[in-house]
Amino acid sequence: MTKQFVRKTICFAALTFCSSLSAIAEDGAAAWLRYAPLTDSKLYATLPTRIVSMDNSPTGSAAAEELRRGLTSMLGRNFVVSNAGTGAIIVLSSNALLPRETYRIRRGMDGLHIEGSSAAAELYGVFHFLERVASQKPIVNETQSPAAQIRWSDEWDNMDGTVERGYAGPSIFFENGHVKQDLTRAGEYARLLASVGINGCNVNNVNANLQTLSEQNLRDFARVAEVFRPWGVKLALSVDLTSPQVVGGLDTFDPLDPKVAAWWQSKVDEIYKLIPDFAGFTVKADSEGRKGPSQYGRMPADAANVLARALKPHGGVVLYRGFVYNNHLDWNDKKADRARAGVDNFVKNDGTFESNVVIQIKEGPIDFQAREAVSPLFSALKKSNVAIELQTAQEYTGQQRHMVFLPSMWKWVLDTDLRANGKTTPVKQIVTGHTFPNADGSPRLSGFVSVTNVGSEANWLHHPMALANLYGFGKLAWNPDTPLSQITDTWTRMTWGNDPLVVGTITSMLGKSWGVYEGYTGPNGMGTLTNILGYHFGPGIESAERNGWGQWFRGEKDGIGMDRTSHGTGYAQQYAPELAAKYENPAATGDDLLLFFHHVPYDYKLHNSKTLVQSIYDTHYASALAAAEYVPQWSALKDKVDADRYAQTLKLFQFQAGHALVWRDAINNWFQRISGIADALGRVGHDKGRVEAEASQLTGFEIIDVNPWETASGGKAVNCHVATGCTLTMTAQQAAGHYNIAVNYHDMWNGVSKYELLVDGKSIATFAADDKLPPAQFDPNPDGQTATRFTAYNVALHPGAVITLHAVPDMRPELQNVMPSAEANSQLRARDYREFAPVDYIAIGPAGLITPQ
Ligand code: GCV
Repeated sequence: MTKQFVRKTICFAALTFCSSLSAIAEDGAAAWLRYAPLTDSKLYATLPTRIVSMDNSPTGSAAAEELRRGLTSMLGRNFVVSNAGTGAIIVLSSNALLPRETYRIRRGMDGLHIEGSSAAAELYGVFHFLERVASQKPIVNETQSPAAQIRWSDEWDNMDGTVERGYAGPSIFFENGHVKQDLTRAGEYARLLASVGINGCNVNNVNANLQTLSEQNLRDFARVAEVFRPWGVKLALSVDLTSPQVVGGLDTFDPLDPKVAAWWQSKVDEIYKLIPDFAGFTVKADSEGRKGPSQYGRMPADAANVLARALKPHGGVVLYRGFVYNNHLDWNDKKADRARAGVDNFVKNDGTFESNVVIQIKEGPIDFQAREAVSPLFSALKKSNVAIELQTAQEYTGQQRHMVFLPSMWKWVLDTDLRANGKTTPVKQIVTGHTFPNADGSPRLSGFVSVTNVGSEANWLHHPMALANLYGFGKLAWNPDTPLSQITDTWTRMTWGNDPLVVGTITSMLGKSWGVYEGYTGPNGMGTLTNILGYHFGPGIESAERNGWGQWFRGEKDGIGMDRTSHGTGYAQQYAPELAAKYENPAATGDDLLLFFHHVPYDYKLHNSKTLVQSIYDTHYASALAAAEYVPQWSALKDKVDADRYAQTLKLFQFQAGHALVWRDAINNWFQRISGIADALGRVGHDKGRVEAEASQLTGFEIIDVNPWETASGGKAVNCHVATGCTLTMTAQQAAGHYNIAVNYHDMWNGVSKYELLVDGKSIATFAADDKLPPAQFDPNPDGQTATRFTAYNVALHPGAVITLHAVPDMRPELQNVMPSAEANSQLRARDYREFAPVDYIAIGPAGLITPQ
């Protein structure tokens, strides 16, 4: 019997969930809850098939049905749910003696018991049990409780249906200014969240629509709460502090005005009538153009407390964001430092917040860079509740087109010891409320928030591997000591199957992916050197400098890095003394955060005994190569995972391999120019096998300067404005043999330019620039966001072979002035987004090698 036949037979026998079989196409919507039939189910052979649920609440029923569905699908036996039964059974029940949100799994004489302190906890137990089965782990007696009370997902969805920093299509919650009629996906999302223990979801952007709290909107939000409810996920909302004025018609929103307090109280009472289990509010104020208490000379605590007092009688909380900073800093002021803002703005309020206010702090003091120091606010607030905000949406880390397993970064953050009070106080201890407990010794209200930004694309987050981040977030929020290897192993088995090659390959790829991405983007604590003024995706190095946003790295002739010591901005002193001393000293700081804290010369010697600049060159070559290697590593799994998800992932890895080169070259060339120090290995600026488009024989193409210069090879590209197309020709100098021919081009958001590659007049490949890469913000010209590559593999060449690229631009007039995406806070201006078939260069390298050229 072939494997295929065996799979089909099992599928037929189970008569259900056939679509989860690896031989059959999948769209990724099931995420890690595929419940694929197990090829080896011996471990569970004695599991009784009757499920008796003692809890008929919607959540209890959801738990029982989930168990039935999962076990039937995975084990190919028909599991049934009933209200009573004897003999061998699986019992689902609640046990009021268990601590809050706790579940217990135990084998009894009569079968298996999954008990929870509440229906939601029972559900967590069911998901955990199913996870054990899906990943072929033995069933053991165990009791599990979450580390913190707050485990939320925040979505930055706008009511017009767009998602700020969302990379997987339109909102699943909103369209055309309203909550969607069909909330099926929202319910499915809640199931996914519940499966990893997430208990709250804030569905609207922290840049909140000013009408969020209108009567009509609240009635609509109640429908969202309803689809969340069976999964134990509570609804939360972002609110704008001007609501008393904008929605309530008051003449002020001053938090200390009694009218304002009364308005909030009555609004909150109205919410709880509609949504009795409402979780609370998230507030972004005095930040990036949002109004806030500073308008009336009030403090964050004044604003947070007025909401908190209204919510308290109902059990709701306020998550007040620590992301308060001035985005009009003075670049010429060497003491100015955005990183200081959290501590400067909040510490003076410490001890004055109501008990249901939680300060929601981004993991770093800037903004979700590939690596930055851990925010000192975590240890500076000793009498306040805190939660850590992590970003599953890969805003600065490749936007779900690059694979980056973020739990590696999060774990590094959570394990960082902030030495509060001179003791061991890792971030995970602080954000679980244990470092600075309440007066009675109980842990503070605390927790974890993921900015997730799922979208309407079938697989939620666009890159199939990005789902590992949401899964990993849930696992770390439940227990920050969960080993990364356990997260990658279990997620991979559930998402892709238990085949040892699949598990080994994917876990190893995920495991190194953060380091790889950091290695070709933002080295040595410089931040992510992306275009910070636009889409935060491709390289745009100097966009961070000379403006008020404060994401500076101060790259000068003499050296590079922000001096945050007491000689500079003084930021290092915001940490507890032991850590401050470490960060004051470049050698002690460590190479990974060197430029975050220090301004050093380019030939500064690192711990790896290389100079800073040479280490940057080497790291970029090594990391871009590591990213390219994902392609053959993934290709080896071709017959071991379903065809659709295989192909989708392969395409993304191919993209990443090409874009990693764009990053590598941009950063290396920029460093070589600013430092004046050449790469000791002679690679930078001397790419073997590369022929610049502008140096080729051109018919119709026009040479353009690319801005910023480092985002195109040689700083130039060519554009075609001829409707019938343009031609670029070059002669191969290589010895006879087989080669890969790569074309680096730019694929703009709008338009579909078409390309044909020919050798000696014979067509060898065609491709179309039909991707939706983020557009340059103010300039429709090609840049680092849109740079991408096509590779034709294994092409026979001989010395003197004529290589021709024929390119036809997309001149469709209807593409003029089409906005690429309605980002809520974007300053995009409508421009001409026609696509003029831009080409940067052609690279010829040996076939069979994935070595990037
Ligand atoms: C929702 C960054 C992002 C913004 C985001 C902001 C925030 O600046 O680029 O899109 O706004 O953080 O976290 O509030």
